[in-house]
Amino acid sequence: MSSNSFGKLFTVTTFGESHGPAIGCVIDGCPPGLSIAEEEFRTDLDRRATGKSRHTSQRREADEVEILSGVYEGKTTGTPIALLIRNTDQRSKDYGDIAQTFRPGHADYTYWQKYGIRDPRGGGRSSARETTMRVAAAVIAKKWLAERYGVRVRGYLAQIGEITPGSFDWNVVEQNPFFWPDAHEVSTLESYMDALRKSGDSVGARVNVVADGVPPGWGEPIYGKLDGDLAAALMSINAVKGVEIGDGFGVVAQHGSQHRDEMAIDGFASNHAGGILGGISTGQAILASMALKPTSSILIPGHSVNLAGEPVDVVTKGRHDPCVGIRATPIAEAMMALVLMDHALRHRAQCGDVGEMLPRIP
Ligand code: EPS
Repeated sequence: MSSNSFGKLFTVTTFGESHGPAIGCVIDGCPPGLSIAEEEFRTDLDRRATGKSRHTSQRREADEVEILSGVYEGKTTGTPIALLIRNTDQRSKDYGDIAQTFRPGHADYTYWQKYGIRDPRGGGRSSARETTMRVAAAVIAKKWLAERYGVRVRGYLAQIGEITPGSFDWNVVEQNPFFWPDAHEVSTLESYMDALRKSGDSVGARVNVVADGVPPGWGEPIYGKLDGDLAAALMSINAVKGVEIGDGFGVVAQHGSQHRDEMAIDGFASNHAGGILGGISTGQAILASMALKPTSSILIPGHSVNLAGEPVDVVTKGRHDPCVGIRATPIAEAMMALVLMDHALRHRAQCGDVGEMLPRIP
């Protein structure tokens, strides 16, 4: 299976299956001299992990990172960094029944049609378990971006089903299991999720992600546009069906006089563009949003076919998320950080000598 690598100069290759012995990644192109220790992966891996609240899958993985290479005496050496996480809480018998059938809405059918073989245990390679390694790799990217450029990448859950936040406070986002920016609505979400779980169904979600501190100039027209690479990166996350940059599909109903972000030397008047013009960062916040479909693994029986092409009813077992969007915020941050790190290095390689032509417009 090809296409397991991502990025041109900061290249991340992930490997492993949900119920295999381990998952891992190799990061090639990390600049030397960055301090990094195994403990530093803890926070983001815990933010993404299953089993942290009753509203997500109850599979409990320790997600302990082992640094196998590329770090000497606590610093990156510039050689490939290999990270490994051993799987410890697989329950493969839950997948015995679906080995011969295709779960509707899942990658089972397409993997089978494409490869003629698949690992059905926990969804194998198509499982959201793989996103663990993206988050791990991005711990390094986030740290380098913060130290070198003062870039901060943050996300939040912007919608579950029909519910949107009534108010917004970044300080609240990390204080509830949903990454929800309105503290007053957390109990409403708890009840909503409890009822949903009891019904055996699932629901979709929207996650927004923002990068502050990105300097002007990152992104490569024509085929390496920053927004193009961001869209591809976010779209590569399991269950993502839509990506918007800036006002996204909202631009359809706008007029040019409203959409263009007017400029003065002391600042942009707005940020409808989401911090990217012509595929290159403006120096404003980079704004992206992604839509996640409702989890396909639900307790409600559904029609499908088996490997013999016969009609069957499928009931999905396993420990699944009634809303995958709840755990997607750190994953969206990770993909944005990986894209930004790659583009920081790419910009430095080609245009590092150009310097800044004008004082930055804030
Ligand atoms: C997943 C199914 C569940 C989730 C898993 C993603 O796995 P299992 O059925 O083996 O318990 O728990 O997510 C993770 C383990 C993780 O770390 O994200 C799926 O179908 O994608």
